[in-house]
Amino acid sequence: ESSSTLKIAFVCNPKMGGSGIIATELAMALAERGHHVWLLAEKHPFSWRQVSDTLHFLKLEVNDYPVFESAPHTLALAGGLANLVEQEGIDVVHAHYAVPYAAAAVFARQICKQPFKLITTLHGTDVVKLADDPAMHRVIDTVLEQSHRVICVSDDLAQQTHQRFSLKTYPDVIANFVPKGKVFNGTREDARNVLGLDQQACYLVHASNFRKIKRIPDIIETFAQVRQQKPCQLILLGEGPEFEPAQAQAKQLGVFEDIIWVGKDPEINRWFAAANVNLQLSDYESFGLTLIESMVQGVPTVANDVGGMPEVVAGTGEIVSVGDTQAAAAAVLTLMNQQQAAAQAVQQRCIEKANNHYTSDAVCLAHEVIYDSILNTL
Ligand code: GMT
Repeated sequence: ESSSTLKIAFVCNPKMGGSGIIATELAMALAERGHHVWLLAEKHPFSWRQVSDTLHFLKLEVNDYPVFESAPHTLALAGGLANLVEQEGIDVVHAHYAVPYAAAAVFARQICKQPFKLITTLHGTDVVKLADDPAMHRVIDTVLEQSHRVICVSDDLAQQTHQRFSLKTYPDVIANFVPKGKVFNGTREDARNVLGLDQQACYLVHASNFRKIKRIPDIIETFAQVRQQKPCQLILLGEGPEFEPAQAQAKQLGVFEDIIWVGKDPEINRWFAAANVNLQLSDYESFGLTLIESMVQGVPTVANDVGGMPEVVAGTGEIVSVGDTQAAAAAVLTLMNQQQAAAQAVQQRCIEKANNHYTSDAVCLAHEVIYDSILNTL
């Protein structure tokens, strides 16, 4: 068990997306455990809730002086962090993403009158996408070298990071988690009642920010193939650039009317609770937050063989190759057509794995151990 109460400052991307959600939920959960937590960002993150008196939001002011082509956001972050550390006596700065958040924290250390420890959590695209840019590679390499600890959200990301950068020590791995308050407490029947869905129907679900990396055309194509074999519907959660093209593709394939186009809904878990199978066919996912959001509701996922998805899904769903929509459709049909006993066994395995590995208590404790250990090291 961790002992002391700490003062921790979080910097993260406040836009809707996995890294911002995880950073914000972690900040809130740590504050609920008694730590004093500040979150510095240009706006309140999507999932922010004022859960405790020890949780503080600090608005980042970026001076948009017109002489510049773009506002100096990273420098504003660095200066804001240095002020915060000096004013509040922050022990640990926890940055989510190497660029620009941990990079800003590294510069904050140069200008701050008071020393602080820096933890950097990597969420994937900084390592596997940004690092292909030689200029960014240099920056990330330095940031990781200057961090007291580097945390990755999956074993796969830890390996990728180790291969691509010159780390002092191998990264720690701390998975994503589903906050207690987000879990839908009820059966599939309850969720369908709440949402006005058909109790007898079969539902697939997909949730994302509809970016190219999510391979939305494969989701629609897979669904169309499943639909040819079995009456079912697809629930689509989230919004983004690929949303409209998906509607056009669905019309072309004749499945538009079989899709429930939900868009943004903060209460995502009731949709997972109502579904039979979750689909996540991304080009890459360091972890894949939706895999555990569905898992905790007892719903298996069909996912691609990339990034952290195979280790997250292991024992609770099916893995297929990227772009193989036939295999994805076959895997969905296998899960949907299982006998009741087999389906219940999968449901049970999902709930057990989620409760054993992906809870806020487990994840907070793992962070407290790391915070304590760096604070007790010179
Ligand atoms: O990919 C997204 O939808 C958003 C992205 C982000 O930057 O917020 O999510 C990343 O971080 C999440 C939290 O650790 C992971 O669950 C996602 O897998 C990861 N996305 C990618 O690796 C593409």
